[in-house]
Amino acid sequence: MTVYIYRGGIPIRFLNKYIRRYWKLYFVTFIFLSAEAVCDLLQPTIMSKIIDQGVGTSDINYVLRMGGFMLLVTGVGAAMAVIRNIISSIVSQRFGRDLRGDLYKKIQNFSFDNVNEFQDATLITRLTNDVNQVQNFAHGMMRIFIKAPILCIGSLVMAALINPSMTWILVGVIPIIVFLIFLNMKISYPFFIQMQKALDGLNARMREYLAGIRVVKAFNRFDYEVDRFTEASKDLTQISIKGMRIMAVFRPGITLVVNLGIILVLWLGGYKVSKGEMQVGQIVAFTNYMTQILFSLMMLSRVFTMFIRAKASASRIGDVFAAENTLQREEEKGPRQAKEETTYDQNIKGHIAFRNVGFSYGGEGEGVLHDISFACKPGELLGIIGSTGAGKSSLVNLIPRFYDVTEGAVEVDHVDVRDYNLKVLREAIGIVPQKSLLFTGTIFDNIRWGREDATDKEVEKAAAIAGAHEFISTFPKGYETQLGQGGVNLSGGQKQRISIARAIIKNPKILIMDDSTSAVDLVTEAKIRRELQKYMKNTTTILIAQRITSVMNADQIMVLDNGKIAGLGTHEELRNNCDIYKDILYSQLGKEGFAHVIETI
Ligand code: TTP
Ligand code: MG
Repeated sequence: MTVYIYRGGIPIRFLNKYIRRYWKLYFVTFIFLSAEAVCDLLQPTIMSKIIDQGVGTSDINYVLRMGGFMLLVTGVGAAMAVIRNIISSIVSQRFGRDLRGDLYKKIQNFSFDNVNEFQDATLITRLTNDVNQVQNFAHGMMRIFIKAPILCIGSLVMAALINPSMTWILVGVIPIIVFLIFLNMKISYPFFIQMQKALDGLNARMREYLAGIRVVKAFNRFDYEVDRFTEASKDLTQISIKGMRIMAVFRPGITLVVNLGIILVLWLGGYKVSKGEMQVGQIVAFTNYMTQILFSLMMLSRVFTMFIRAKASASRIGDVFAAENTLQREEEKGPRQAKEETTYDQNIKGHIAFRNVGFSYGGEGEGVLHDISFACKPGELLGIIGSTGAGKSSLVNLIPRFYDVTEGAVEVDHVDVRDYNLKVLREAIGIVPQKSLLFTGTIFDNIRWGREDATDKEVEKAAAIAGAHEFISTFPKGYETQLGQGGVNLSGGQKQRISIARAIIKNPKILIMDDSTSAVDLVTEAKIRRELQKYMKNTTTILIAQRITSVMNADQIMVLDNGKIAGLGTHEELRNNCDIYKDILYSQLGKEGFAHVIETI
């Protein structure tokens, strides 16, 4: 499979856009942060003055005056923090919203190959958890980023102003702390990446389990599923514990170094006080500055941890942004006929031709289709029949360009599908996929999903052609019946008929029905077929079926075997010339001897 993922480097250039959008507000928070930091820096000095000049000399007026000033400084600092918090929350939430939205849009544009490459579960983690990590970092930056360095350097300066002779203790301690933080970062980075991967694994397990919960119940495979889940969960736990263990060593290590420094200050300070070179208040202020330095470095290390996680997450998000849509790439080459402005009605008539088409998933391996050539005139009905895995679905998926051919060409109205504007091409095609997929909402919404501006009457008409109107009418709420996720509250055949209605309401020029009536009884199927023939006369229809009775009346029938055309012609022709067709016919007519009767209902 071709790899679209940017494996080297960190594709986090996508962040520039948001930086451009929000830098002004960021800047405002930085101003507030700086003011906050100055307020914090003033406090120990004021305190030392209160102790040495107020308490030391029993000057109660001085204590009150300076106490009031200290209160004011604290108050201003708090006010700044509140405003800054409000701004930073708003900015980070908006940033998260924008990023999620853009990512979602990008995924919407993915080709099937792209989706296969990433898989749903990792896309979900990237959309939620990874975006959160980046958002947390953005928020953290606004809370800490400027404040920590100002606090750190400011404390150093203020401490030096109080007593230059003891500043060397700080100068000695800080590099050790910085080194420890750096080491911590370096060691824990790989763990955070692994943690994110383990989370992916867990999500994938959960998703698969929830999607298949009915099968799991039916087969009583709880233990098996629980084991698989436990394993994924264990992976995440182990890797998280490893990551946390590193933190558990480094955090106390840093505190220890600072505390050693404080002991040194107290010890040396005590000595200096006894010699009359320093005052008690100055020592209090000095140790206070020291803890502020510790505090600011701890904050920095928190930002760095956040940065590490955010960087891992950002590069995973970047992978999604960097993934090239295989189909779009073709489009950029310059379409011969960009039919953006014109509507399909005037253009596409529904002629389909395959010219020596070869296809393999991801462009690798043996190939699923080999040398397929055929043509359908507008309004014709082509039936495709063949054993499972023969490549029927793969063949029809090439027409709306869900995938591109590896060899040859698929043409619609004598123009290579790769030369169409994708939107125009797909607008002309109605598809009933092999696996009916309905959305949460009413039946009405689901049918109208095929064409947004369809009226109530048109929805009913489409449902009637698809043989769905009857059963919908028996529901107490009719078309307003609410469907669960994936249409769980409908039977297989009911779902199929609603997806047929959804495809024909588009009034497409090309209709593809991939085994769409497999769950519908023979009588209803024959009825749907007749309705389709009546109302979709001008639509080229490709009908994939398992039952020969479904395709017997087609203008052409293709027998697909192992990715090759084993027979192409009318029922009469194939019955005489194609062995595989004969086999299928006899095996099915044996079982369904009444088939010809059904045809006449
Ligand atoms: P299909 O084209 O799905 O076969 P089919 O539609 O004829 O089968 P059925 O009647 O069961 O619906 O698959 C052909 C081959 O391609 C098969 O060997 C599986 C493979 N394949 C992939 O590798 N990736 C895919 O995404 C799909 C859909 C199929
Ligand atoms: Mg199929």
